[in-house]
Amino acid sequence: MFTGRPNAGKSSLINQLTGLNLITGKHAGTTRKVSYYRLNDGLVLVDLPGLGKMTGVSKKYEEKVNRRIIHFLKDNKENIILAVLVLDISTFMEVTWRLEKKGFMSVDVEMAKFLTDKLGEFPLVAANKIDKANKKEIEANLQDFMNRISDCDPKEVQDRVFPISIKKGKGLGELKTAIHSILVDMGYKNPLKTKN
Ligand SMILES: Nc1nc2c(ncn2[C@@H]2O[C@H](COP(=O)(O)OP(=O)(O)OP(=O)(O)O)[C@@H](O)[C@H]2O)c(=O)[nH]1
Ligand SMILES: [Mg+2]
Repeated sequence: MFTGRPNAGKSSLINQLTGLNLITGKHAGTTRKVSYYRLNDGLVLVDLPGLGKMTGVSKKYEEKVNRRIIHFLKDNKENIILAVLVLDISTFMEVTWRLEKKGFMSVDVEMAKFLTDKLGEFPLVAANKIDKANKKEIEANLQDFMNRISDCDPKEVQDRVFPISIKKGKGLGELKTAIHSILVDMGYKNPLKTKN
């Protein structure tokens, strides 16, 4: 299952990992339905809509989609064998500070904690869009994100966090290997292959 805020790059990542051809888009809110794709070995890949603000839809619709995501996660916690949280790491601190000023928590941090709590294990994290800021900024954002999700013990989570750029094709091999080996260890032979 792939989750994260709108526009983080979830559908783009799925396309890269599986060869599927999902619709991606510049605006937040391209994927609007919980979308299921059959993989090998009886596995199902789920592309969730983004959790948070969508563009071009009413507040009511946005709330409906957000509720649907939370329900999906709660109802399926026994069935989800691997969660991948996709986020835009290039703007992480900026967005987090803006939210905190208004008294809210980062949706990415909240989601990481929610998934850990619901699924009993920390998700894999695709820290995407590293092409959109310089190395120092990305490093600082990554550090801040890992501090927040691990309650200041980043070593606990660092082997689950993968800095990537889908646009530039960076870091995808490592992430794919990690996903693949987790699923192979569970007994799935060729898990990332789609079923026609
Ligand atoms: N610069 C940059 N842009 C990217 C990267 N990955 C994805 N994008 C762009 O980000 C936009 C959103 O990508 P999507 O894959 O549709 O994102 P999503 O998370 O599925 O979005 P929703 O369906 O709206 O929740 C698209 O314009 C992508 O081309 C990246 O690594 N770098
Ligand atoms: Mg999408």
